[in-house]
Amino acid sequence: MNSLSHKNCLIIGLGQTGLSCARFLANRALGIAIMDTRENPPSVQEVKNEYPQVLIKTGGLDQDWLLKADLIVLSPGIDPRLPEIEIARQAGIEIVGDIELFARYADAPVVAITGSNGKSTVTTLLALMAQVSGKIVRAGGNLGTPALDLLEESAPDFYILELSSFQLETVRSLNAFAAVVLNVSPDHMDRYDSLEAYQRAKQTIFNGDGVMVINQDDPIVNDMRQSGRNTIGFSLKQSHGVDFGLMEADGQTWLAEGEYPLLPVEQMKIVGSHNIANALAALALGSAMALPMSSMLSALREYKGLPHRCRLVRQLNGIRWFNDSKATNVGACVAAINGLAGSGNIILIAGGVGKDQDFSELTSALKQSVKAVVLMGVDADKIAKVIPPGVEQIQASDMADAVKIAQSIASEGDNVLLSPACASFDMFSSYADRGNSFEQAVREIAA
Ligand code: UMA
Ligand code: ADP
Repeated sequence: MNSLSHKNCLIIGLGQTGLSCARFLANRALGIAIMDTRENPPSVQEVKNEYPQVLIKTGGLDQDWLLKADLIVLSPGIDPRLPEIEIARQAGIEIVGDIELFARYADAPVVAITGSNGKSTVTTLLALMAQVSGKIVRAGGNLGTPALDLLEESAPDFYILELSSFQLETVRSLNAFAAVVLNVSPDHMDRYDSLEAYQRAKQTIFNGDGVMVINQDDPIVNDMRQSGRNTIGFSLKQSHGVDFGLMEADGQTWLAEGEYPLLPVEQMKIVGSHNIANALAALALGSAMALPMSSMLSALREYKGLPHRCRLVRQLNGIRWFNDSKATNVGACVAAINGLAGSGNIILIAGGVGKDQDFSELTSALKQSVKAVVLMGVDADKIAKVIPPGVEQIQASDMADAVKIAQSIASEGDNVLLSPACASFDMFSSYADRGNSFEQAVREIAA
């Protein structure tokens, strides 16, 4: 299976992925060099300490280095359309990413998860289902632990990988045992020429002959079906003829397998219709892995969700404060608004780096149950343009200010929701930093 025979490997990017690639390749005695366009990339010191012989160039891409490589390993944050990379590609140099290396070396079946939203939720939920079933699994990828770091121990029963469209761009050999595209809505439009290009990257996850898990409610995903492939469908809308869906029984809504009720939705700790879809996707993947249903359902009852995803931070004077900082695109923000709809007015805190998204999809969700939008960040103006008449809009200078403004206009029964629909890098180091800053400001509100 080990198919690397390259002598000169050039890693581009010295973040988490670059470091994991350096360790992986250096441990296999391959010659490596590393470049990063940043002056001070995050992992430079670790590599210098661990591998003093490795050549490192920072502050730009050197075309000569690129053309002397036998293999170029791109980090996901690097756009493969960069002219220097394009010249190397045209010179016939092989270009891969860490997931391609992982796919060539993986020694256990891989379950792969992508989608515009819900990846981390489904990945961690499925990992819990597998653990409760007594399986040894290793989960990572875009979620946090770089995929190659998962390979350094003895083989598990399954690898469970969260994969981003960036990571999928450079994959050819992945033949996932089971894979899902949870949904496709616009994201990272600063990186792709069109939604079709983004969607093509996501679709790569279905290469090979493994089980395809299909969201029947998403027309783009539904179109990815391939005849002759083993397919498991899930849907929130259809109750008949769908493998995993919903049904009504005893006055409650149940997760169902075909016509067979599995678990009342109310028994799950994660809330919102998007999380019901995530639960169905995890059940579908788990059934492909032959996990016992009783273990999967007990994991579903136990799973509390991840921080920064629609989490209730505080309830004070009848006002509920929710941190959904991980909503870095319009689709996620709409899902959070819809998830809270019907349980009081919403004051939305939104804004940040818009990644060239079209925000107009927000308008109808805002009309339904949002009474005010508190705006912040570089692309606040773009969101302001899609706020419908009748919904108040107020500009905030920073997170503490946004929380103060929200507090001043919230009344009993309202929900204050941080769900920015944007990336965080204009004001914070990450979505987690943004969410922590929100939670701190909320905790500081005097009771
Ligand atoms: N960068 C440069 N020059 C370089 C290399 C990178 O400017 O030469 C910039 C990139 O444009 C990006 C940042 O540095 O803004 C980080 O890029 P990277 O490729 O070094 O990132 P890593 O530290 O390796 O982290 C990556 C994923 N990051 C991205 O894809 C941007 C992490 O996902 C992932 O957890 C990690 O690999 C391990 O697999 C984060 C993410 O934001 C959570 N992902 C995006 C998302 O979820 O929307 C795709
Ligand atoms: P990802 O890893 O794809 O970013 P997460 O599970 O971390 O997904 O959730 C990110 C955000 O997307 C959350 O803030 C949540 O509100 C929203 N979300 C989660 N699942 C879905 C879904 N199935 N459809 C739409 N939005 C979702």
